[in-house]
Amino acid sequence: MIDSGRRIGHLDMDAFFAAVEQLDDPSLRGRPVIVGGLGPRGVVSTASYEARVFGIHSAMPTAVARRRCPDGVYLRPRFGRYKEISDIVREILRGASTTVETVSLDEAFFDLSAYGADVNASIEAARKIKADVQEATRLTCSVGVAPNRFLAKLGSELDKPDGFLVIDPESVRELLDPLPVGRVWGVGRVTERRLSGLGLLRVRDLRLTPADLLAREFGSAGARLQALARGEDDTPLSGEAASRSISRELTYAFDLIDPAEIEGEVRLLARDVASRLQAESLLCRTVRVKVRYPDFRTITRQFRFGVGVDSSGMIERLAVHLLRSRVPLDESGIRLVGVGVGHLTESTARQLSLFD
Ligand code: TTP
Ligand code: MG
Repeated sequence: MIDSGRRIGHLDMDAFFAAVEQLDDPSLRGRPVIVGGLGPRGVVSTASYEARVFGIHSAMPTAVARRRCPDGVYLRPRFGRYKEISDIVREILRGASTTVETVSLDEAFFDLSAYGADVNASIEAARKIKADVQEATRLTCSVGVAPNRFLAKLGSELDKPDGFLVIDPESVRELLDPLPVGRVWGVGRVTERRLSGLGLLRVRDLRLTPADLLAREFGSAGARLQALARGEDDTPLSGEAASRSISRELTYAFDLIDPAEIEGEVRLLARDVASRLQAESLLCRTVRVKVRYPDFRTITRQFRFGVGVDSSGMIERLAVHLLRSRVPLDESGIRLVGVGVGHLTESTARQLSLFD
């Protein structure tokens, strides 16, 4: 039983690009399918499980793969199609979890802590996510559920493909100890070599090494490594509070025609939205402007920031920029205008106040 407060899920699609190709072309099912660059210097993005039998894996030169499996089907990636499916998966996650962190097209973390003490309900929710993804996409995925990110990801990896693994706090040590140190989060080839130089090959070795020895070798990263070896990880999901957004819109009794007047309204709405954002100690990553024309056609134009933002000036400027550059206005005017911010995350101010 998971008894700590946190419960994190991790979902990873199985052999994603290759599985999509097999989905769209049934003649490829059961065959070795390799998706990647097909030119002389191309590398493999992914290989179907049938192709992995030949020793083909991601990042291998395609030329090497062709030698190992001359009868394989070699395809260029179709990112647009993968994105479509990725969006379907993300929608399912957002419907089921308060916080979703998308890692890549085929991988995401999701928070199940909202189920609180009801462990079984959270596990059922994760199971339902897996089933819903399968039903909506006709593809399989692997899901891990655990008290933290590191273990959730490990859970989905260990039970691949079509897996579902719950890691309870009580079974962590038993599960981690025998694994090679390379399975620890962030341990790449270089660190792995340094660890093996110290005679540390398994997670158990790392867990039992005196802390000062690790500190000497790895500095502050040593303690972090050892915590992971114990299965401890408190990194938060860099979550978008996905379902949340803040917006305000106004419908006018008379259509608004003067562009300067429309812009003035957008400025007011933007400042209002920004002040509500600040009041809740939230940051936004997207700003959008919505306009409805007299014939009820409605358009939304959105801008995405690279970082979270709560500055009133910034949000106002962006909203005006969207209006000027991306919203066509003519003499018939508009009947509604709105400004919204989305992809909200908690600002540090809020995170700190939680500990007060
Ligand atoms: P992964 O989840 O690493 O791999 P996968 O989904 O193909 O297989 P698995 O069942 O082991 O999860 O990566 C997801 C997709 O990202 C993968 O289908 C192709 C792409 N990708 C690359 O383009 N290059 C890479 O080096 C890797 C690792 C993945
Ligand atoms: Mg995958």
